[in-house]
Amino acid sequence: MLTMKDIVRDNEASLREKSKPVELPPSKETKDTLNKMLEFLLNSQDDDIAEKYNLRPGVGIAAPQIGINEQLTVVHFDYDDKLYSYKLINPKIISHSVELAYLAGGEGCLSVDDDYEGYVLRYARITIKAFDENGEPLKLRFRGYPAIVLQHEIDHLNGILFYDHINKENPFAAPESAKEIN
Ligand code: K2U
Ligand code: NI
Repeated sequence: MLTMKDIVRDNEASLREKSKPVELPPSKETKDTLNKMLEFLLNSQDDDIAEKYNLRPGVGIAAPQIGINEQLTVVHFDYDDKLYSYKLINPKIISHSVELAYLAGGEGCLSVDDDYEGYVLRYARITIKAFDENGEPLKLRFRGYPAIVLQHEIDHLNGILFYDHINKENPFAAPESAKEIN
């Protein structure tokens, strides 16, 4: 099982690399990697397992965070009584709203041990094209918190970390029109 020692931290250059597209149909190795990533999220959200193995909770994880610079990410979380659980291969944002959104409490990252306060402005709504673990095409639309999570993860595939988006002069600057998400 993956634990925090397997998580690449932001002092490592590899976390800044652009991830390579994954060849389709997905290999058994790719499917195993996606399953290990999902297992980590499930373990990290289980109070007993997380405490036993000292796991930080995660609602998403991207392959570069476990040292695999390929375009793979998994998200798993409940929001507004809906389960969002996706294993995504080669995800790409193909369209997005003009409207922006941000989490009122800012963001964190499994790969970033320090706290970076401030608003991370992202698109309020996104449409993603990706492939599932069987290589079938997906087209998914997200808004609000789920959209924030997916953008955080897809950023990882481009070597971007959440604090790259925080306004250095005024970390809590946000346009009037941006949607605050609690
Ligand atoms: O990619 C990661 O490091 C996982 C992040 C994803 C994330 C961070 C901020 C905002 C949205 C998504 C971790 O899930 S951060 C820890 C966390 C845990 C539960 C709820 C929100 C954030
Ligand atoms: Ni992260």
